[in-house]
Amino acid sequence: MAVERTLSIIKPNAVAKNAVGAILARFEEAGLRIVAARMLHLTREQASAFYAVHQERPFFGELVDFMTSGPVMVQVLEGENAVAANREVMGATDPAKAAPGTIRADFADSLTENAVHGSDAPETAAVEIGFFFPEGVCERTR
Ligand code: RTP
Ligand code: MG
Repeated sequence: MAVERTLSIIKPNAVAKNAVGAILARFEEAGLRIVAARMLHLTREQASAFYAVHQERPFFGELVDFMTSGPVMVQVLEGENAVAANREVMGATDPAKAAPGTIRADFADSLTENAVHGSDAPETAAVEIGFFFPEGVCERTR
């Protein structure tokens, strides 16, 4: 299986509860390497553009309000099958349905405030990595 990269966001509710380190450790424990990272407070324009695929959904306004409510930590994760591996450690979108021991089971506050984002396919990962790291990401990381 090929080494892949995926885009991960620790959302404002998890940053606010001081869980950045605990969540980054979950990625490392799952065999994912952090190969780029930055903290920023998204503007409404950035959050709307990032989640443009959801702009017609009823929850879009609430999602943009939440994602701009405080700083986020954005990282690129690298590993075997990284897109799927990250979504497995994240758990289901709805924390009520997230498996025990997953990040969302342990750090989400609601369906909207669900602690983390992860790219849903290698193609979207490439676009999302470019969105947050337009200057590029290290080719070699070890
Ligand atoms: P994400 O994109 O953040 O990794 O989450 P996901 O793939 O598991 O879920 P997605 O369907 O892409 O939804 C994006 C984010 O929108 C919020 N959401 N709210 N209130 C609602 O019905 C609802 N549904 C989704 C969540 O923050 C979700 O992660
Ligand atoms: Mg999604």
